[in-house]
Amino acid sequence: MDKLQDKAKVKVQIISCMTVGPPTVGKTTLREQLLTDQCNNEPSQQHKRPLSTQVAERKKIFRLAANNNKWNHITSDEELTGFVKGLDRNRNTKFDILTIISATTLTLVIYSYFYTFFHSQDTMIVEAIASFIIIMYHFSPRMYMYMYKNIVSKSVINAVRNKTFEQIPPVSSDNFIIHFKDTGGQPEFHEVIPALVSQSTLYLIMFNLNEDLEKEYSVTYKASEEDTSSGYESSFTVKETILQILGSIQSLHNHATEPGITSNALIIGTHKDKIKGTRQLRQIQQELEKEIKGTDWYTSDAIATTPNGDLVLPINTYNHNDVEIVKDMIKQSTATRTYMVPVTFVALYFTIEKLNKPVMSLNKFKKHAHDCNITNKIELNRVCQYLQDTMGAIRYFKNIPEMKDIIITDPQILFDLVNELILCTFTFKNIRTMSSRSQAERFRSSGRFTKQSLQECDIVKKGFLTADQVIPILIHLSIIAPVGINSKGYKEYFLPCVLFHAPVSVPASMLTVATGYSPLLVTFKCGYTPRGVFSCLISSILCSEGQWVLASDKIYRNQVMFHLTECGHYVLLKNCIKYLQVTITVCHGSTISDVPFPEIQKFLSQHLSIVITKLRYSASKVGHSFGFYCTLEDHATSDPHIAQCISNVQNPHIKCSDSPSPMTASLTPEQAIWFKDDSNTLRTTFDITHLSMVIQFLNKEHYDVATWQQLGLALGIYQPTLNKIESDARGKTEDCLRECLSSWLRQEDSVKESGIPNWYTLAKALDSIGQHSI
Ligand SMILES: Nc1nc2c(ncn2[C@@H]2O[C@H](COP(=O)(O)OP(=O)(O)OP(=O)(O)O)[C@@H](O)[C@H]2O)c(=O)[nH]1
Ligand SMILES: [Mg+2]
Ligand SMILES: [Zn+2]
Repeated sequence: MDKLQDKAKVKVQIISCMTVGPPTVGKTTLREQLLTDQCNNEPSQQHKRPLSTQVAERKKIFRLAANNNKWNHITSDEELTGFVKGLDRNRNTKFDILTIISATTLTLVIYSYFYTFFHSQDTMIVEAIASFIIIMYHFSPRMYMYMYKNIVSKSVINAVRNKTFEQIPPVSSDNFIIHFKDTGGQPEFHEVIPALVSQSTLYLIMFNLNEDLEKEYSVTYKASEEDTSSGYESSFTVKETILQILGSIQSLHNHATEPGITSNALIIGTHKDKIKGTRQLRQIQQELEKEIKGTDWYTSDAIATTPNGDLVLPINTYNHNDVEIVKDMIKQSTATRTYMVPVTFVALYFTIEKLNKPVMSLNKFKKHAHDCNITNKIELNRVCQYLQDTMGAIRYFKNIPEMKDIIITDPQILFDLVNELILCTFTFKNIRTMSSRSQAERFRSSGRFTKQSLQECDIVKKGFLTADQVIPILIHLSIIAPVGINSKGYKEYFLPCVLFHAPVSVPASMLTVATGYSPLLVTFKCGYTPRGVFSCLISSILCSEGQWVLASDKIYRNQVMFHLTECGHYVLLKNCIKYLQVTITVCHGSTISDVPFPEIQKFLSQHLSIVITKLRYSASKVGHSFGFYCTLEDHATSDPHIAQCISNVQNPHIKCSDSPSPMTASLTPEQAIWFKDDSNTLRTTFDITHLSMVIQFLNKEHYDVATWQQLGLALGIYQPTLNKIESDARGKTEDCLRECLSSWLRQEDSVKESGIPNWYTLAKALDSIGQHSI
């Protein structure tokens, strides 16, 4: 039976697609246009500013037919029936599959085809025929009955009874289902989206061709028709935003185990009709292409190319032909995203979708899984991973005590929750979620709110989740952080992404070394601070309950001042989009020599690694490193640029690859101050003295100790060693874990080859055994 089940995989062609890009560029318009079929060459005569999209809208399901390029919006019932019909089509080619799925298939197929004869007046007859055929198939009838009972739920029977069912084309190799999510373009949304999206996605990156690439685009938010709130200037330019999004997408860790599923991107420039002449268009395309191809991550299959071979597709969103090209390109990028999935997984997916419940107890979920013939623990884990990381259909926070018995079966509620929180600051009028005006004002000016405010949020009011569950979820996702008690004695939480932004230019004073130290810069392999990393870093630091607390002033979305309570100094973190900048203000009465520079650097490094893993970025693709503003001779006069800090034991030095005269130099005392007692490597190597810190970290992350063997293997410890540890500790898992980590820290077995002990190798190992923080 198990063997048969192994073979019972079906081809699934369901793809998540998401629009991203600055506000009012035409993202929502494109989504609407994908559905219209008439030739409409006129931009609509809308004069008013359209309503803004929220953080992310509920997904819309599209069927994309191969033969006529028509996109249809379909309901989940239609998705299911189409899918089942698709299974039927595969009958001749895939007998293996058929033998297992036949019950489901035939039952529904019988419903559909025999429906016309019986007119479903008597479902009994149909059921009888179905059961008869099931038995005819002489396989375990019990399993069939499970599948049958499950898939043919009441709502499907109703759907089947509906005349439209007959017209639903099957989902088969020549058409796709696309789960389309439209997002809002406001930069504050962009900072939270990475934490909320768990599945691999095809991104449509959109921008307005008429906006200067070098201009800091203006941000508007219109919540309702009456809303007249004015816009503000974003802190980043159009070009930076596009490149940041691209770099982030390319750096996403791919959880999918099946080949062919990758996060990919399409770049679309809108408002082509407003552009004068093709010269301007060529210029924009060439400029972006040059930048993109100059990045470290660029490969020819990273971004879909247009029929002309360009990376940027210029469109007039209202032009039929242009929209057709978008459809073709989406189709082409999705063509490789076919993957084989056990039919039982798909059955569970549809069951969950059909139930249409936002949350479900773990026991209920297990019961449904059982009904779909998913019975053992390994399969259950796998199906959770599939539903979460591939389909984005569930979110299971198994590491949060308050959530370990609950599965979120509609992740949209998390988007809606965060949306509701953020909206308070955008639209003064929208204080619905805050119980009083003064609370709303405090939130708006300082990003702080209390549990009480969450109680006013929709999903809490509707009883899906309690505020006591929502808080740990948001903390776990590093979207918020606890920040102490307010004047009335209530616990307060901090949402960094909603604050005002500070200007990003580099003050000339930064380039001098008069202060006794050089500002430390953090760079990322993808060339930009990946989306979400800055806000989540702030939350992560604040959650660590260490000596880093928010200083009362100089707190912006892209610039946060921390106060180190033990030594009294201040650390200013600033997101300059291409890098982070760390500066220190010495506390009154102290001197620069009292500042624990190396500790600050290590502390930041640690939290960056944690956040990068949390946001599903691949440590190897994003990996941060340090640098300084280049002050090399002949270089200092040009634009401020970064010289990388190269760490190696014999000769730590900085390297500037800026043309025309790339050069290296040893660290100046002002630079070396950050690495004083850490001369061997910047990616601090752990030794046995780090044991308690590592264990503390795992505890904090609610690491599942039962998986210590897998962790050990992933870290490079051999099985015989693990066996010995287990017998020595007589199976006490806590002890086993401790011993296993000690072996790792002592670099036993093949640890050296697997990667010397540090945060990166630990994060990578946790990731590989599915213990990554969700
Ligand atoms: N002339 C012209 N107008 C366009 C084009 N594409 C979109 N528009 C208009 O641009 C405006 C922006 O539309 P939306 O689709 O709401 O923009 P959005 O990107 O969804 O904005 P947010 O949801 O706020 O992020 C609308 O008034 C559209 O009619 C285009 O190609 N040409
Ligand atoms: Mg929109
Ligand atoms: Zn230089």
